[in-house]
Amino acid sequence: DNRNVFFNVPAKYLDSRIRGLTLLRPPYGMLGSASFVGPTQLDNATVEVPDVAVPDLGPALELSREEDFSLFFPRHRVMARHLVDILLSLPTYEKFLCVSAVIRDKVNPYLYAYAMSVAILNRNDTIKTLPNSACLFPQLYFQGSILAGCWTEAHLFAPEDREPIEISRNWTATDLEPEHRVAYFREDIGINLAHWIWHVHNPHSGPPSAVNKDRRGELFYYFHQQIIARYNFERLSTELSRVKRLLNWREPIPEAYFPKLNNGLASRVWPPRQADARLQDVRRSDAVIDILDLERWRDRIMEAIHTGRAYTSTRETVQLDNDQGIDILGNILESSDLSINSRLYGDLHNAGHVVIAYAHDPDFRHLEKEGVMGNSRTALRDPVFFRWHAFVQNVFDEHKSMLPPYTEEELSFSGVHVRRVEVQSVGQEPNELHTFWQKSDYNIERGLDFSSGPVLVRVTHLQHVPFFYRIQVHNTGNRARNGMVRIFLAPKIDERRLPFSFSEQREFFIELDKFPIKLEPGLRTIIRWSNESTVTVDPKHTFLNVDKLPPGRPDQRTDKCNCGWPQHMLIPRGHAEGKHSTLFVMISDYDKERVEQKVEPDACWKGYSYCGLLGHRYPDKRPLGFPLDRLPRDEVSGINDNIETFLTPNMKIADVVLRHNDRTAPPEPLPVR
Ligand code: CUO
Repeated sequence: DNRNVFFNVPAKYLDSRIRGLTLLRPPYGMLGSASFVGPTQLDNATVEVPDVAVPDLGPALELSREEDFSLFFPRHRVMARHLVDILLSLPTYEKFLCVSAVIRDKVNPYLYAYAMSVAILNRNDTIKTLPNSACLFPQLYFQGSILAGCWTEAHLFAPEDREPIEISRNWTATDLEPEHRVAYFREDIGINLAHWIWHVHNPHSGPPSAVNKDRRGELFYYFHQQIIARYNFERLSTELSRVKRLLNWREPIPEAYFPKLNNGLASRVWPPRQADARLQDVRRSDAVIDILDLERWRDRIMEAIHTGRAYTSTRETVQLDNDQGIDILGNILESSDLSINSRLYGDLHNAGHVVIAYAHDPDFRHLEKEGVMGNSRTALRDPVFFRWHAFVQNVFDEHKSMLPPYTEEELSFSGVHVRRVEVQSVGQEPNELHTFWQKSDYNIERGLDFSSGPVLVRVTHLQHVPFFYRIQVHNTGNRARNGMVRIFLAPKIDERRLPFSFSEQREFFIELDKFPIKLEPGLRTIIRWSNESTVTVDPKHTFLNVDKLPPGRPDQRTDKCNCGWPQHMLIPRGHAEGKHSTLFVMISDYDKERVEQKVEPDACWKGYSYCGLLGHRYPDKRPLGFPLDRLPRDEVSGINDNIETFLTPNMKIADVVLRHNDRTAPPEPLPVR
């Protein structure tokens, strides 16, 4: 059972007997290639380890237990690859469990958790569910002072007498800082978990079997494009302008960020970034990057985009100006192990994270660790994440603008007409979506090294009233058709309070759902509930403590899918007076789009839209973001540049109002299983 192989223990406690919990060390010093036999302890369970040849951990031992681990750093990628290779090569589940148990206390816990996560997702004998990272490593998600309170609760009170420790919504800044208006989005635990899990599902570096996922470069583009679109929707909901691209890397960065997170392992805080910090060349043991490197890579990538071709490391030419170009470009720009030429095009996006993360101490003279931008568990907290990724998005947009617009024929689905679309929130007027605040609890017991019994942290997050779509569709032919329903939402009004042109509004659409449907001849009304979305994960993966997950092998589990956008953040905040938005629904011809492959009934359709379908090809042949990913055809982008002109009969729009109520609802009881 993969629940028991994660544990986060400072090295100094490893041989201690504290509060009745014994953690046994393997009897050997360095493991080397010695074999290990005997009992070892995983949390409260003792695993009897048979005669297992313990692999040489090599580079994975270079990172001390007190340091951070992040795939943004090239040195850490080598360590992770080595450890993941070991974990994937073990021939049976039992050996995997035993070796995991034996090496757990040897390697850095963040590195261990990452390698185990990738192994669990890529082995075929494990449950494909990862434990909740916020419960395992609460120091990466909750402010340090809260953790001190949790220690007190755990040590002074019996489990039944403990109170939840509550975190206010305003714990990192005040409203003097305009950027703080969207802190509820940046610091949302579910969003930070979703980003981390996405990167574990789609690692940019590691063994080929883990990295070489269908359309992974394109998924990198699309997931982050959607994060920016969603962030901009929240900004427009809170009277902020759309995020500015971080274009000039030699000018000061006005946005400050003070994370107030502790690093639980090293007893240090995550460094802040003051307002107007300047990026500098980085000279540290784990990264050597010049700003000039970034500029050179950017210009080479832009040249490849504008000439429509890129060069491989063996000097062959690869065309970019086609549907596959975005996938190649995503791997180049991120960059991943799949980059066709990392010497020429570099490591632009990852290195940008590192340079920003080290702006406060680029040469390690102050012995300071990286800022939150240096870790994919914490990066979204910082406003500069979105400025950096708005730049990255802009590069991708440049590529998309080189592709011919979709023709009317490519957009149409002959014989299928969408007559009417609307949304209905429970107990509300039609075509209104309602948001409010809600409290929810995390049980961080497993992240507090020696606690027993639940210790709850209570957070306040955005929530929406459940709703459904009602889509009336007419199949005018005399045979059944297979359609793909694609649902998006965008703000109607820009920062100046003027209506968006379609050419501009197109970039603001957030995907809400995407699902296949059978259309018999005649009229049909499709009802689809908000919590069925293939963009989101089930809330229990966001809030539920891992200990509540039932044990079992894969065949006993149907709720394993935990990659996807958090359900509670599906709908942007909106405004007290109502934020006017455009709901866009298209039904396309699924017979032309379906990917022929064998998919098991329990495959992870929940959340596949942003994450990909784990263990399978992406099930929709269309470019991600279709049909809104390319510039509109000429007759749309001219004088009548509005969405009405874009529509073909298989599309329909509705005006939807997003209303925000400032009330806060109490926590919902955790599901009892
Ligand atoms: Cu997800 Cu920059 O890629 O953080």
